[in-house]
Amino acid sequence: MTEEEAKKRIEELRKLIEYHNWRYYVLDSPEISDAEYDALMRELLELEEKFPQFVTPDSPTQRVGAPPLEIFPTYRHRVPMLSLQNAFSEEELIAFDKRIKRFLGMPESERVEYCAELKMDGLAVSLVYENGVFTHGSTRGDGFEGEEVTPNLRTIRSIPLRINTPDPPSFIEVRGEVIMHKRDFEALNKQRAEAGEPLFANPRNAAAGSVRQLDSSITAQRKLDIFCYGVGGCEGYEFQTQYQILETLRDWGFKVNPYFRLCKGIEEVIEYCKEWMEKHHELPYETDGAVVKVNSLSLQEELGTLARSPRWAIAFKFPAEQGITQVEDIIVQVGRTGTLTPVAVLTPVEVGGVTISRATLHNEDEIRRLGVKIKDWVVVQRAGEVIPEVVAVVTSRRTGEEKEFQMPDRCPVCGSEVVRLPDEVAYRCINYSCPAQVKERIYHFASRDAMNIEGLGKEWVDKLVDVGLLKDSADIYFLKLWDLLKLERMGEKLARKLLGNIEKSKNNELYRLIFALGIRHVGESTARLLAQHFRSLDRLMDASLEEISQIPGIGRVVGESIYRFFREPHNRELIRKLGEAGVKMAEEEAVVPGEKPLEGQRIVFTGGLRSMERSEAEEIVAKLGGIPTSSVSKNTTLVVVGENPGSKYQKALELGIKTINEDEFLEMIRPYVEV
Ligand code: 1X8
Repeated sequence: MTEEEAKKRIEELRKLIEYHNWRYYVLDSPEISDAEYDALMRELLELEEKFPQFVTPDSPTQRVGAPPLEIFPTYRHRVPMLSLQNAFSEEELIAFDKRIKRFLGMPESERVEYCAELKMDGLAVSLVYENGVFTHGSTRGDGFEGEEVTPNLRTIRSIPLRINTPDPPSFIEVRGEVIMHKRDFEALNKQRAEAGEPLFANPRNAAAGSVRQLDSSITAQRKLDIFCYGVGGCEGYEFQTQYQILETLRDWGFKVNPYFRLCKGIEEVIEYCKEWMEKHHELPYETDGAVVKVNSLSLQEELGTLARSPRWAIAFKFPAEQGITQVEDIIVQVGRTGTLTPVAVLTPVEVGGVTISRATLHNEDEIRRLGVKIKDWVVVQRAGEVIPEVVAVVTSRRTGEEKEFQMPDRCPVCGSEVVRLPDEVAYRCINYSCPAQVKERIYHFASRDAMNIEGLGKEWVDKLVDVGLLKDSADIYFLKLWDLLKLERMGEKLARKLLGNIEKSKNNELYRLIFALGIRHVGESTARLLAQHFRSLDRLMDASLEEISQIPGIGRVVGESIYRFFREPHNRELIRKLGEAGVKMAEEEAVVPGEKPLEGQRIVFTGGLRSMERSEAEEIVAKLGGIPTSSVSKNTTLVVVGENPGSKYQKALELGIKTINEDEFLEMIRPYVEV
């Protein structure tokens, strides 16, 4: 391919990829399969690798993150990012409308046209496009100067790298809110909990924390989204109304929240606000109100701005998802690993349509930080679908009757000693046989993402542990029909069904079993890595700390936790029992020809092959269900090393990825293809 041809194809591919990005991330309506998308991306990556002179920052390949920064540069906004006045009631909206009319000298009887939009609860950002190309992205900061976070924002797929129009403005600041969807927020926190990392309090903090990362490759791993809603500075394009701004941004490829509405007069605005006050909980992301803007930009200009906020806009705040109630007691729950968690027992209170009677206090440090006592009145909050928490004490309501809470020095369930490990905030019950821990371990073992034993929920586990039929998870596989029939409210039909489900779980995929063991720091994704690498529990159990820790995506802390788990005699005994019960402990190695022996493998070729072209080899990999990949990352599972290998070989060694030579590759594929 000549340089000229390469340049042309690179351009074509970028347009195609950005188009499909837009279909997928902005419209949520993809036209092609992931595999087809990957193929386009792969082709572009390869061309850019061969012709590095054509790599530009607006290439879709550059969304992966850039080298870390020392500090954020500051960025001065061309037009300041102002804050909004707030309204908390219908009356305040009416007063806002009156002020506008008075200022404009309009009769009260006339109607102002407003654009009503949802107010996103995220991080405000400004995106600068010069001649249609995304060049600078920054946070709001103090409104005049923000932090430049361009590499981080580039990783957000719903931010266009180029404006999709033949004649873009020469300069424009697009304003929007970076958000994290509730679902992604919960998944992130779950992962952080498993890794022992501090949790984010809400999706807004998670979004802000993810954007304000000096290392943009961390941002790239977070699932972020954006809604654009305004324009700051602009040259080379004229807008007349806010409504037109939203429609134009949408046409240009920006993601705009679809629920904006043109309202004739404040009555229609009030209707919009009431409507969304009722149903905003149903959205998959958090909103904290509605923003009401005078639609006409010339009227906006006439109205001008107050000290820090425009006179032509107001935020109607939805009632907060908070409530005030009294702490009746503080109890302590014992988790799977013995962690003691203090929980406030509350006088039931309705918050955002849900009755709350308990709220987590996280740990002793948190109780001290809040200063909460038994009988205190407190503010409780529900953030998304997460567990309710106590966020503040209403000290003005204290009577002197309140009692300090003491963290117990004995486990409230089994009475064993409690310890606080030097590097942890939590206290732990150190009795491995503590019934609370036993129950939690078994709940986890049987749960949907682990062994997925349908019908074996908390209630039955509690009963089975209480009557002494279950002492550990392996005992599940030794349950007999007559054992189950001894339980109250367990009929024969239910018991047979449950035993069937237990039996079925013996053939689960290996990663489920690894996850089900409840090793600290090992979530589902780490369990998958371990299953893929070791392919049998025996091999994992006897692996050295070095071998475990060098698996890409695992690292030292998690590696040590895994290694230590398998040195514990009771854990080894549990695994022996599971094996004895007939639980499958290895992935079957044999593959049937014609199926997909390389499924799940991401394979990279480096250096020249003697027996075939690289493209042929990649085709074979794809045909056998593998994914040929052009660059080595921690997700690569295998690197085939040919003659005169390049830097990819070095990278593979650094990342500890398995490498094979050409002969080994041929041997691997020979059972399935003629070579
Ligand atoms: C902040 C926000 C605005 C909008 C949505 N979400 C926000 N967080 C909107 O205009 N639709 S406007 C705004 C501001 O001006 N400070």
